[in-house]
Amino acid sequence: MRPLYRFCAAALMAASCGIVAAAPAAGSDFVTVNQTHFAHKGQAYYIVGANFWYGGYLGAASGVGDRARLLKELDNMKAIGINNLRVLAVSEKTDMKSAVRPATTNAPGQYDETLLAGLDFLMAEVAKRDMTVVLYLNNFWQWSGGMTQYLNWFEGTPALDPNVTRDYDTYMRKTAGFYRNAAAQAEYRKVIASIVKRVNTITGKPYTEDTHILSWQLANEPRPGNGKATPEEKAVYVKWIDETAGYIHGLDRNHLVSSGSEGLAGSAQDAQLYLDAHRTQHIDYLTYHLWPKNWNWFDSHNPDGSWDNAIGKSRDYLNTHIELAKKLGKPIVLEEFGLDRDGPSFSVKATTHIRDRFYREVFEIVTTRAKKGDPIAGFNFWAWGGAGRAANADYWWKPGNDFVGDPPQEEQGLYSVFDSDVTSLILIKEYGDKLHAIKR
Ligand code: IFL
Repeated sequence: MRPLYRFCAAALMAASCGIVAAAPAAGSDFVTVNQTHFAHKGQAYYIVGANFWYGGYLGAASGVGDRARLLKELDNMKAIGINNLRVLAVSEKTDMKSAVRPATTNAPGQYDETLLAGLDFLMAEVAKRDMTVVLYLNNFWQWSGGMTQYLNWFEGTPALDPNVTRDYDTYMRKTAGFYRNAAAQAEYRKVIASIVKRVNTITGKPYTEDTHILSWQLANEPRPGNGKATPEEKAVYVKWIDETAGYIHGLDRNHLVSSGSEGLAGSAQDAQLYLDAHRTQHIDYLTYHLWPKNWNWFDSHNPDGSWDNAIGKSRDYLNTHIELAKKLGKPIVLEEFGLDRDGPSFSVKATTHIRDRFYREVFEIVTTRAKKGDPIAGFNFWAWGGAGRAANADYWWKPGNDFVGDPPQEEQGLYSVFDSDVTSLILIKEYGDKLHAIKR
C-alpha cells in the first residue's frame, strides 16, 4: 500500500514537519497504490482515461455551463469504457491572450462560486457513473491563467506578452519564478485548501471523503524552467514538488497526489531531475506526456516521411519512462498524448488515419507492458472534444464558443477526439477493454 507519509496540517508553508498519518487501507473505496499498481475496492485498477479539462465549466448552472451536454458527454465516455477524467479544478482570471474565460479565481482570495459549484455538479455525476477524476490545481501554461497569472498578481510583470512574442523559452524561465515567489505560493496554497477542504454543494460530501477523486495534481505540466534550467532552478522545483505534495497530503490523507509532469520533456531532458522530483514519499505515482509533433519528431505536413522518426522516438520515450518508474517502484500514468488529424486539418470532417495509427502504437505498448506486470497504471488521451465544435473559420476560441478538448491556447480541433470520430472511439474501447481485463 501507499507508504505512510509525514504531514503537518497546521502549517501553511511547511510541509514535512514530522507527524505520521495512515493511508487508506487495502480494499479501500479510495484508489490506492499497491506497490507499482493502482487498486480500488480490492481489485486492480487501470485508468482508461480522457482529458476533459472543461468538465467543471460545463457543470456550472449558468453562464458557460451546459449541464445537458455534460451528462451526454459523461454517458458517451462511460459507454466506450472510459473510467477516469483529468480535469482542470481551478483557473485564474487573466488579461493574457488565448486564456479561458471566466476563471474560478477572479483575483487573490476571490473565487467564482458558480464555476466551483460546476465542479461539484461534475463530481456528483461522475459518482453516479462510478468514474474517477484527477483534479489539477494549477497550470504551467497560460491558457487557464496559471502560474504566470500568479506572477502577474504578485510581481506585476507578465512572463510573456503574447502580443509581442511567442518566445516560449523566456516564458518558461520566467514562469518558473512562481516556485520562488512567497506571496504567490501562499495564495496558491489558500486555493488548494479551499478546493481540497470544499464540501460538495450538491452531494453534501466533503471532497476529502469523495472516493471518486483519484488524485490531486499539483499542476498541468509544471516545469523547472526552460530546457536549460540551472541546477539551482532544478533544486527549487524538486523542493516545490515535495513541499506542495506534502502540504496536500497534510490536508487530505485519503487521496493520492501526483505532479502532472510531462516526464523528461518537461524535466530539461534530465532523468535524474525527474527521479528526484518524484522520489518523495508525498508523490504517489509518476506521470508523463507524449507529444511527437510538439517536440518536432513528427511533421504533420509530411506524415509518411516523418512517421518512422516519430514512432521510434515515441516508443523509446514510453519504454524509458516505464523503466524510470521501475527504479522508483511507483506506478506511472501516461496522462497525455495526441496527434493531428489528417491534412493536417482542424476540421471535424477531416479523417484521423494517422492519429489512429499513433493511438494504436501507444495503446499496444501500454497494454502489452501492463499485461507483463510492468508499473503501468493506464492512460488519458488528449482530449475529449465530444459534441463540442469549433465556431470560427480560423479555429480560435472566443468567449461563448463551445469548449472542446483543445484549450483556447490552441486551434479548436487540433487534438480533440470528437463524438463523430468513430474509428478513434472504437480503438479507445478496444484497448480500454484490454486494460480493464487485466487482473492482478
Ligand atoms: O493543449 C496542450 C496542453 O496545454 C498540455 N499539453 C499539450 C497539449 C497539446 O499541445 O497540457
